[in-house]
Amino acid sequence: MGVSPEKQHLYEPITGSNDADKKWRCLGDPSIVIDYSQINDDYCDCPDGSDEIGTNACKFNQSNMFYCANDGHIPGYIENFKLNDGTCDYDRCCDGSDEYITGNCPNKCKEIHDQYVMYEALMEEKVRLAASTNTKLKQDAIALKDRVEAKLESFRQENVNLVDKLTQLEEAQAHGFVGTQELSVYDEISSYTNKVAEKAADLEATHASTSQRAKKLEAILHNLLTNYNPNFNDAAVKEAVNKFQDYLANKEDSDDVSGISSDLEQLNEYAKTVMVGESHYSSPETFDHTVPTFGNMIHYYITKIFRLFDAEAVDQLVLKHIKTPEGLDVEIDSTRKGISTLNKNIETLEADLAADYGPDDILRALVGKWVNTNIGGYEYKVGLLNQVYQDGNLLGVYSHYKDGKLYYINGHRCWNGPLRSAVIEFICGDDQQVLSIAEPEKCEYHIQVSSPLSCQKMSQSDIQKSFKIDYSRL
Ligand code: MAN
Repeated sequence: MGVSPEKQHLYEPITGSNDADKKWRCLGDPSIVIDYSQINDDYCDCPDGSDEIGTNACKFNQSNMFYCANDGHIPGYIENFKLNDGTCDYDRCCDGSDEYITGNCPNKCKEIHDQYVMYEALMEEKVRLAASTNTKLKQDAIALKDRVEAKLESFRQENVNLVDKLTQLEEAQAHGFVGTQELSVYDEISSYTNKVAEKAADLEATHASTSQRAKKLEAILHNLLTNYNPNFNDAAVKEAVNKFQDYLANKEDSDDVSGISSDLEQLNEYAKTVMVGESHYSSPETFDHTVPTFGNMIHYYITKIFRLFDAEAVDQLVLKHIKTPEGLDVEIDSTRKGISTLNKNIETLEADLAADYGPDDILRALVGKWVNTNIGGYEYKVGLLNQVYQDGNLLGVYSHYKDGKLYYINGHRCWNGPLRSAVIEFICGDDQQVLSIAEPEKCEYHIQVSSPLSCQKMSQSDIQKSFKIDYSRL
C-alpha cells in the first residue's frame, strides 16, 4: 500500500512461496533482509524508510512519499507524516486513501475531477485567448522599440550636426570671425536645394497632368457650346453653357511652372560661386520688414521651404552669420548645452534598448500601465516597470525582470528594518489586474498580477499545479 505502480516490482519478495518464508531486502541497503510481513507494519526496519512507505513509522524521506491512486482523477503523492492525521488532503489524495485508518475522508475523486475538467477547459481557453492578446502585445512592443530606435537615430544625427556646428563655431572663434570661412553657399545649401528640386519636379509633373485633364474637359464643353440646340429648353444644358461662357470670360493664363526645377538648378550653380562670407543673409524674422527685392524673395521662400525639411539646419545657416564675438560665445555655449542634453538623451535611450524587457521585448507594451487595488485596508498603486506604493509608502522602484518576475527595490525604509522591496509575479489570466498582495517577510511584498503574458507557459502540469479545489462544492 502507498506504492506507485512503477515501483510495485521493487516490493516483490526475494524468496519463499508461502507467506511465512517470504523475505525482502531494504531498497537503500540490500544487505538488510527482513520478513515480507515487516513491510508497512508500522515499525521502521530499513534506514531509508523504504519498508514503511504506507505508514509514518520512519523518518520522512522524499523518495518514499505515499502514493494515492485517485482512480478517475490524477494520481498524487503525500508526505507520510500527513497519513491518518484526520485531515482530508483532497488536493493530493482525492480518494481519501491517506486517511485509511481514520476513515475520515470519503472518496471525492469524481466531484474533484469534474471541477478539474472544467478548470482545464477554462485554462486552455484562456491560453488560446492569451495567444492572440500576446501577439497584439508583441506588435505593440515592436512598434515601441522601433520608435525608441528611430528617436535614438535622430538624436545621434542631431548630435553629429551639433558637434559639427560646434567645431565650426570654435574654429571661427579661434580665427576671430565666423564670416571669413571659405565655404560656398552651395556647400551649405545643396542638400536642401536638391530636395526642393525633387519636390519641384514632382509638382511640375502633377501640374502637367492636371492641365491635360482640364484641357480635355474644356474641349468637351467647347463642343457643347458650339453644337447645342438652343431651341431645346433644357435648363441644365443652358446653365452649363452660361457658366462655361463666364468661365471663358474670366479665365486667366495658367501659371507656367515648367521652369521651376531648371531655375533651381541655375540657383544652385550660382550658389557655387558665392562664398558664405559674402552673402547678405539676415535673420529670417527681419525678412518681413525688408524691402522685397528679388534676392530677398528668393531667400525668403527658400528659407521657408528649407524649414519644412529641417528647421535646425536653417538655424545653423542663419547662425553662420553671427558677426559679434559675444554672439559667438552665446552660440557656442548653447550648442555645448545642446550636445550635453542630447548625450544624456542618447544614453537614456541606449540603456532602454539594452534593458531586459523579457522574451520578444514584450514587457515594453506594459510600460506606463498602473494596476491599483485596495487590499487589507491599504490602497496599493502598482506601476508595471515603474513604482509600487502602499498608501503613501514607496514599496520599490522597478529594477529588473527575471524569470517572468518584475523586481522592485529601494522603497521607503521599514521601521527598524530594511528598505521595502516588492516582486510582481504574473499569473496567467485576463488583462493586468492585481490578484493578491502578501508580505511573506516584513516589508518584502509579493504581488500576483493576472496577465495573458504568462499563459503561453502553461503546460498540463502547470494547469494541474494551479488547480484549486472548490471545497464548497464537494
Ligand atoms: C506599515 C506597512 C506594513 C509593514 C509595516 C512595518 O504598516 O508598510 O506593510 O509591515 O509598516 O512597520
